[in-house]
Amino acid sequence: ASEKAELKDRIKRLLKERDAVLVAHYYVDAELQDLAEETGGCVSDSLEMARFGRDHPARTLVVAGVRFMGESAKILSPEKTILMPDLDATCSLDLGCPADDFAAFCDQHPDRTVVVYANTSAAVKARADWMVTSSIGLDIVRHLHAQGKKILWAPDRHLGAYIQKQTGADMLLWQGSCLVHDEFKGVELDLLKLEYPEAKVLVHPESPASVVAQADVVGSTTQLIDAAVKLPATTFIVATDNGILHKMRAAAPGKHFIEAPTAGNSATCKSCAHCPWMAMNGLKNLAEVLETGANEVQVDPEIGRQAKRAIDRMLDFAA
Ligand code: CIZ
Ligand code: SF4
Repeated sequence: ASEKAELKDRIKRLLKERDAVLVAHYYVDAELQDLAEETGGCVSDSLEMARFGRDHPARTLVVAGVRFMGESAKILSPEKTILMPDLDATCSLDLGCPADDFAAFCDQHPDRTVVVYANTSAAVKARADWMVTSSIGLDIVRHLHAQGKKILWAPDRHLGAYIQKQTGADMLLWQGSCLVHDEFKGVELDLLKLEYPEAKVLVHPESPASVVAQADVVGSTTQLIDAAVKLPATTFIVATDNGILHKMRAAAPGKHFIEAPTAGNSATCKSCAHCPWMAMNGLKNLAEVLETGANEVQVDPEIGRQAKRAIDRMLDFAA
């Protein structure tokens, strides 16, 4: 058998031996997504990964994604062992919002309700009143705005500006961004649409306003996959991490997906729209952590309890 096939067999055996289940994000390698599905785990967005892990009976969760996703899994399932193929897989939004600076910012604005995006550390979530994901952020901010609340939003400035525009809420924005989505270019997208006038444009709201403005659908990863299935179109231009195309093609067979342009020329920049930290997850390091039990995600229990309040608020709101 090939080296890959051997690795996959080893991973399947180790998952069983460890009473472990694999949860993978839409942005990791296609072979990890397939393996998660084949072995009874799940492939989804960050929220669903944590919820699936919490509700699954396995004692160990293996999170193929980035650090904040491993932390969220630990926060929701403190009694479980959470392993990650590489603990250095982080996120530019998380990196750009250090907990100390964030706490100081909150202290300067005690009159504001603190709403943070899922892509943050446990310590930042612990300082927040609410955690939201991109699928529900709009509804929660609309709800808070209707109650007359002023909001402090962190860390993604594009997502914050989009929600602000849609809801009219008073939002003070932390100035973070995602290094993948921040690269999508409005002018080049406009030109690409001239080439494919029949295409529908699907955009994740971590993208700049000039890109969001051209979207037929703005939404979270799960919402964009749903749109690809449901919209009566055959060609789509997609502005989010290109790891998602694997799932889109499987969910909407026969449809045609084109990556939105990044650094000026979509033909010469095939993999600009792929997160370098998501790419740190592979079959090899996955097999290794299952073998050794290394790379366990730890969250300070008190910080975890506080962060959980902000997450549970969102889960209760969604229920
Ligand atoms: O950009 C990301 O990292 C996303 C969309 C995460 C998520 O919520 O699934
Ligand atoms: Fe963070 Fe962007 Fe990577 Fe998502 S794609 S993990 S937001 S850097």
